[in-house]
Amino acid sequence: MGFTGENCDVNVDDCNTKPCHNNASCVDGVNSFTCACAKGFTGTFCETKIDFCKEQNCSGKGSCLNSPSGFSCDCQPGYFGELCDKEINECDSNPCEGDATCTDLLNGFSCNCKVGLTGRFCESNIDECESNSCINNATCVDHIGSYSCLCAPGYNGTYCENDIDECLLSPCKNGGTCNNTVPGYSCQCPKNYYGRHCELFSDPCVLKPCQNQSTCSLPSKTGDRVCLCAAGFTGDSCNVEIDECASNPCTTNARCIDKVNGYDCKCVATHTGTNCDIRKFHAADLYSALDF
Ligand SMILES: [Ca+2]
Ligand SMILES: [Ca+2]
Ligand SMILES: [Ca+2]
Repeated sequence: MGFTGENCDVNVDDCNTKPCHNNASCVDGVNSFTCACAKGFTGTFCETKIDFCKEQNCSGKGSCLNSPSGFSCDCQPGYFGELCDKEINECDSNPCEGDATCTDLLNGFSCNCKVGLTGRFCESNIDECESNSCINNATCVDHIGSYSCLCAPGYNGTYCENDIDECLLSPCKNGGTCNNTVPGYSCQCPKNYYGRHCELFSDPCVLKPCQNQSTCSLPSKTGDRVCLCAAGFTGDSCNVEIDECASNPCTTNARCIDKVNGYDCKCVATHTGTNCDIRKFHAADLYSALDF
C-alpha cells in the first residue's frame, strides 16, 4: 500500500487530492499525508478556525477580536491595557486650568474651579464687572474672583465714592484761594495773578499807566499799582498838573501864572518879590515919610 509502479517502488502522492484547507501545506507520507496548518487553524485538515476568544472576556470592559496569531481586546471608552483591565486617568493630561482640582471619572474628568473661573476646563474668567459698584464715572477692572474701580480724576475710595479735597495739597500759588469742588478744585487768584494755579503774573506797570515821568510801583498787598508822581503833578495816574496859583500866592493884585511845580507872580508896578509882597521905594513915599 502506498506505492505504485512496476516494482512498487514509486510512492503515491497522497497530497494530490489537496486534502489540507485554509492555506495549509501538505506533507506527503507513505500512504498518508500531514497538514501543516497556517496560523489560526487546527484540525487534521486544518479545517477549524481557532477561537482565541473562547475563554477571553477582556475583563468585561472590552470586546475580544480574533487574529491569526491570537486575540486583541477592543476596550470600552475609559479603559486600556491588553485585557482592558486598567482605567484611564483622564486627569493625567492636566486638562483643568487656573489651579483647578481635577477629579478622574470613568471616561472623563471634572474640574473643580477656583472662585471666579468657570467652564469645563475652568478656562473662563467670570466678568465680575457685569454688576459692579464703581461710581462717579469710574472704570471697572475685572480680576479673577473680584474687580476694582479705576477712578475718574478727582475721586478716590474703593468704589470712587470720595471726592478728593485737592486743597489739602495747597495747589494755588501766590496767595490764591483754593476752592474744593466735586470733582476737582479751583483757584481764586489775587489781583494781577492768573492761570489755573495763579502761577502767572501780569504786571500792571507794563501798560505804563503812570504819566508825566512818574514811577509805577506795586507796594500794596491788594495788588493795586501806585504812581509816584514827579514834582508838580498829582492824581491817580499823575495826569493832573497842580495849579500852584490856586492858593493865591501872589499878593497885591498881582497876576499869577501857573507853571509846572511852581508859579510866577506878575507884580503891579508898585510891588516886587516872589509873591509881590515887597513894596518898591517911591519918591512919593519918601515925601510922605518926610511929611513934616
Ligand atoms: Ca478615568
Ligand atoms: Ca473676573
Ligand atoms: Ca475736589
